Amino acid sequence: MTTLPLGSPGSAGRAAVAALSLALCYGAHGDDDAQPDEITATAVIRSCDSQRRIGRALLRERRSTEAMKIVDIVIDVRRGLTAGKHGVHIHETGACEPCSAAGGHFDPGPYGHSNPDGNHPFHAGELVNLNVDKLSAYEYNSDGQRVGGGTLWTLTTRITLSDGPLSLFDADGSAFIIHANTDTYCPDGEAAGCAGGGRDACGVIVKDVLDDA
Ligand SMILES: [Cu+2]
Repeated sequence: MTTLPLGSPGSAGRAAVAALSLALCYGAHGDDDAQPDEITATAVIRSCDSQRRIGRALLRERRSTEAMKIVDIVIDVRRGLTAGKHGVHIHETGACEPCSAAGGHFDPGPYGHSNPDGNHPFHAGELVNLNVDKLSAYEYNSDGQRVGGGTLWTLTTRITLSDGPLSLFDADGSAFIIHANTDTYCPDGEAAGCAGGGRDACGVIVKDVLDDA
């Protein structure tokens, strides 16, 4: 008898994205009419090698009860990455072809420092690692390693989707980069590769534009 394995690629990810989609639809409505409308954005995650679509990301900006801007992020990758933890950051330019076009880290502060191996983990685009734990039964990369996907849930107050000095939607936009290796958070300061090394995947972040009622 053939059964689908628990944790087959993308199953948890689909649930995660579905849950956030519901939150995006219904999140701040109902309990507090004083809340400003939420702002949401999306990104299609594409392989740096092939530009094929391997996942997606959803972002939602909301306000804490103290009016702090919080951005919820879920990144759901379905295929193409090697097992283990991959560094994930928001990079400073909304371009992914090639992935180097995304530039350095998003770090717009007055002392901003976008060097990918510098000012780490202090830059504004810093996120937690994506753990790739759902490997395909049949897909391998060019090095013969099994590949698959995983889902990252996180939030940050280092960036905003709304206008302001931390907005991702500055003149040249912003993009996610998923790195080939783990982000060690560079405990010994600047060192080549400590922030995750090469670039495996990229996704330009696009603000959702809603039609008027
Ligand atoms: Cu990076």
